[in-house]
Amino acid sequence: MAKNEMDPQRWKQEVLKKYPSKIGKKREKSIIVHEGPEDVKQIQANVRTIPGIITQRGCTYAGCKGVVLGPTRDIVNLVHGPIGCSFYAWLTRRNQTLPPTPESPNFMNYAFSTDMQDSNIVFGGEAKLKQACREAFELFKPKAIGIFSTCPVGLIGDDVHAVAREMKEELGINVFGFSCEGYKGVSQSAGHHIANNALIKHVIGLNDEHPEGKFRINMLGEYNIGGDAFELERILEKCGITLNASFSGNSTMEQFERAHTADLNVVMCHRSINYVAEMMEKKYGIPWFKVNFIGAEASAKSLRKIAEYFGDQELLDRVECVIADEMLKVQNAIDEIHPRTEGKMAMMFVGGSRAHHYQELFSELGMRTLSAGYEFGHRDDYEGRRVIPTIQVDADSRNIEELTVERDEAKYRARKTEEQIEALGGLGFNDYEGMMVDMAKGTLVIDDLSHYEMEKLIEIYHPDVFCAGIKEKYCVQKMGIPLKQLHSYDYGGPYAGFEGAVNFYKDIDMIVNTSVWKLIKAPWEAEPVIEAEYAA
Ligand code: CFM
Repeated sequence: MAKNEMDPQRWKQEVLKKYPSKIGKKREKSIIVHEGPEDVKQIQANVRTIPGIITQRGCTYAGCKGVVLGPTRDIVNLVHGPIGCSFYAWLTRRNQTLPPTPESPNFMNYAFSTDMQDSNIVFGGEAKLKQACREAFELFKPKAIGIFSTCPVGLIGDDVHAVAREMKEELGINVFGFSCEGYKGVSQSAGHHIANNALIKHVIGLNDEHPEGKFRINMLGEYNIGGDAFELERILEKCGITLNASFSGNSTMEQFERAHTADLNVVMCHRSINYVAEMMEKKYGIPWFKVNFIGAEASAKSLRKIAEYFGDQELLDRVECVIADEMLKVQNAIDEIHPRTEGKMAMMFVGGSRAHHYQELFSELGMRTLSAGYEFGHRDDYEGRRVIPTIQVDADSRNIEELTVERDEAKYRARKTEEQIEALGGLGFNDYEGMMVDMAKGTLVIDDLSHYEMEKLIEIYHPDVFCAGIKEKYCVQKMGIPLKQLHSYDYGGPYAGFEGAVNFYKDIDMIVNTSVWKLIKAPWEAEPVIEAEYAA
């Protein structure tokens, strides 16, 4: 702990004191003073945000339509709902995509919506939904249409699944629906689960044709924010590893359909896609393990893991060559930038995976992460998957369908013998150790950070950079602290892989070493302010 830095335990008490006592008691369980990797404490996560608290979270529809299916270019993602739900889902995550030819289908730039009106809410919207499917088919001739339910759809009881079945029959293409109404879960996380279920039910396994390649993997939980997927495609290709399917950065329907043919599933973002990984293992026999391509060292480690899984000497050698080659650029950048970033402090509150992964990049810059947390991670994303059996299933989780899949005898293929899997146990099959094990003693781990807690972190600790999203950005910057968006990358990136790491070092160097933020004086710093307190 640096001099004059408030003890995190005291910070926690001060913050909790300000809440009404019932709320304080609830928040207490979501704020952990971390005792270090050997003593990972239980954290409260994936529970409802307390009404009145300003949360960073989004809705279930956002997790389903925006996150998991959003980056796919050739499915018409049709939103059944008022136009606002589409407007705010339109290109906001900067999913990039690269169709093989200019003529290849690419609907990424469109926003498809049924544009529900008052009369649809009163008399039902199914007829309008059917009409929209026909219209989309007529205009775009897509291979598939996905229908996404927004809040009013669930409230008035439109049956999107029945419409999907009818339209599938009528149009002769794959049409599937998602009951991903915004209120379905406590956050976007429920939407991931719903999306995963529908992909397994309606898409994965439909086509056995696949690209040739000795080492064919699926990349799960990589969404091509800022072009990350392009960088990973570049690296994999250089190593001679074939990307069979991506869920879902720069992906196509065809990739989803053939995903069951891969030799291995690697999982980047555990939170959003672990369900598909597990179900594909049961149904088709594809083993999975966690990787992380955020951070140069982490990328190297992940490539080595993949090579080790295949156990092919040529591949192992080639991967080492690629790492050595790529690391030259990375090391040059670190040598130059590290002296300027060393010792600086970062905080990050993002989603359900990046608040963990990006700590790697910061530590490569010699920066420490004093506080981190997810918006909607579950306990396993913090504490590791071993706690899953002890997680209490509450009514909100029960709301989401838990699919049970059976082995598909026709398409199941054991990729490795049991002995081989055992021998490769060090790769950590079916495991994710979570964020906390990688954090230092004395750090603050906070789930579903409230706006008030965010202000207190900044006020007390003055981080050199605060990482979050667009909703936080300008509030934080008005407090004189730079904010780096880790959702959209502030229109920069890619940050994944080796070239991505170099991009990130450069951007963070600029951010933490500019003096502009220190020159800002907010009006309330110059003038007296009136403060009020609740009497109750
Ligand atoms: Fe996974 Fe994501 Fe994330 Fe996520 Fe997201 Fe995202 Fe995120 Mo924004 S799937 S959990 S729901 S890595 S959109 S690409 S950046 S909150 S940390």
